[in-house]
Amino acid sequence: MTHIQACLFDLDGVLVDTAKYHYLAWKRLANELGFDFTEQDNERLKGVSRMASLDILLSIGKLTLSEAKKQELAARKNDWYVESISQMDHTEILPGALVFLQACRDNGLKTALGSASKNAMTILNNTGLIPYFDAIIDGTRTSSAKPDPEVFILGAQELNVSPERCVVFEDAEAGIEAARRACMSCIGIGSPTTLSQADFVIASLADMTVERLKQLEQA
Ligand code: B16
Ligand code: MG
Repeated sequence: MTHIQACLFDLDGVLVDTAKYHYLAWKRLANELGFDFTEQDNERLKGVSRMASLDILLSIGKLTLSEAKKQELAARKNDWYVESISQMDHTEILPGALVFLQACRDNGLKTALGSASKNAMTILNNTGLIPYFDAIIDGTRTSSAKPDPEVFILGAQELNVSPERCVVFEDAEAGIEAARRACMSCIGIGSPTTLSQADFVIASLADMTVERLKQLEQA
């Protein structure tokens, strides 16, 4: 990690905990299809696109469906999910996120969102996070989902910062792989066991400061 100029943030699991709403909606769909879907199963969906998530869910239920049926089920799940996130407000921002985003801006570090979600703008609007970003890249702006690096490469381009000067904050293995493939540094948010491919792992953004980032640059 050398001379970081920009921080790129994943959304779900890093800035807000929308994983619980994704889980409830996927579980409801699985139950309607006649099988159970556990919280442990849900771990496999983190950071993964909507259609790839549906494929994982259907493999758990041992179901093979037509493309048209899959589109219909994904839309149904998304309607339930959108209903949940429409109720969100700033109280659902995860601990430490706002303080660190503000500290980045106060210290001249550029900030970008790099999310797989096509619903990111709704979440950012409802939680009041939009003013904290110099660039916002979400699932509506990419053609390949994480672990493809596209979302982070676009973010760096929009910030006009070279990838080696970017650090990504990610909670999902697919996102960490995307950051590595984009030639960026990566700080994992969560468990060091699951996120072993990250350069460094912290429990939440409450454990991160600009000073600590500078220390990591020296390491
Ligand atoms: P949507 P992130 C990801 O967001 C979620 O982690 C993942 O569970 C979800 O399937 C994906 O967005 C797509 O979301 O259905 O709203 O387009 O972690 O990349 O911010
Ligand atoms: Mg995430």
